[in-house]
Amino acid sequence: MVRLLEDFEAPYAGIPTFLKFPHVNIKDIESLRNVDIAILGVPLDETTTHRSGAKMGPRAIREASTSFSGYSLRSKFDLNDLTIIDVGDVPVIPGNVEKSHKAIYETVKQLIKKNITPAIIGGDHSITYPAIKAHEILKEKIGVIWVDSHLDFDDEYPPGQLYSHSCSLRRTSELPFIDPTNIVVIGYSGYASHPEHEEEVDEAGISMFSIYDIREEGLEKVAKKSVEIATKNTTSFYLSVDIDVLDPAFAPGSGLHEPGGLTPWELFKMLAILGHQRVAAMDLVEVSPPYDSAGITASNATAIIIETLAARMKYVINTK
Ligand SMILES: [Mn+2]
Repeated sequence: MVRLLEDFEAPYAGIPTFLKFPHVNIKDIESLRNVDIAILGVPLDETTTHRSGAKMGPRAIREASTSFSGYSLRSKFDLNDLTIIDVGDVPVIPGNVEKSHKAIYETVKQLIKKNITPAIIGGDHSITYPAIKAHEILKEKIGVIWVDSHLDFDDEYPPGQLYSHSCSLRRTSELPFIDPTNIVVIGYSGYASHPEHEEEVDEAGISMFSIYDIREEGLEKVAKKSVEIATKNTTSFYLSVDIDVLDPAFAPGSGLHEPGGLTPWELFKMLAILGHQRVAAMDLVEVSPPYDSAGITASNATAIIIETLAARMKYVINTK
């Protein structure tokens, strides 16, 4: 490939969209044709119950991404071979979770209607519920794979709060087009939980692979089983990745540390399977840049998004 000096831009120069893909205002997507993926930021952290800062996540991850080429050696797939746009951020309203969640719901719905795969950058984990709810326009059942060191299954946390990041999986499981038997949580480690949380998830019919299950059964086996669960009688699933599934050594900038988490290598290996052709949309949440060190968390977050999208698109193209 011949590269011309006049087309060169240093990684740290210019406007940092995700992987420097072109920015398109969400208002202008109507006229677009054949867009594969849209990067959408959700700078919202109003519902964090421990360490805040995830509203700075989208910007930090975009900036970190400028040092990446978009190629996944693992999947041997280059995201630059696709049509990917960065549609900027959801117009969130600071201090107003309800209106912000409504804005997430509407924006994601717009992308789904255009048949564009949303790749969403949070934000705290509360943003996943409205993003999944937007899939109701598909008018079919979808599965959910929730990669997280927490279960996010509180009914109300804090008391009276139904839509915080601690309740997002519970609210998701209540959606009429989601059968809890198509939901699977991967990476749960339990230090912030109580035994009744596990019982509640189990009683709801949701599958769970704890950090111990992953290490005992093996990464690939758990990932394959998870895809089977999420796709049983569904045509697609939503993949949500909470950065705190990584050990704090690899993700110091997260909303709540859980010691003993996955290494990036372990997670990427799983994502090569979880980034299945049936992924309807993905998100990466809970990166808190003020607590990050040397941009480690934002870099790992970027790699998570690249590995997932590269694996999925490789599947899609190979099965066309
Ligand atoms: Mn979470």
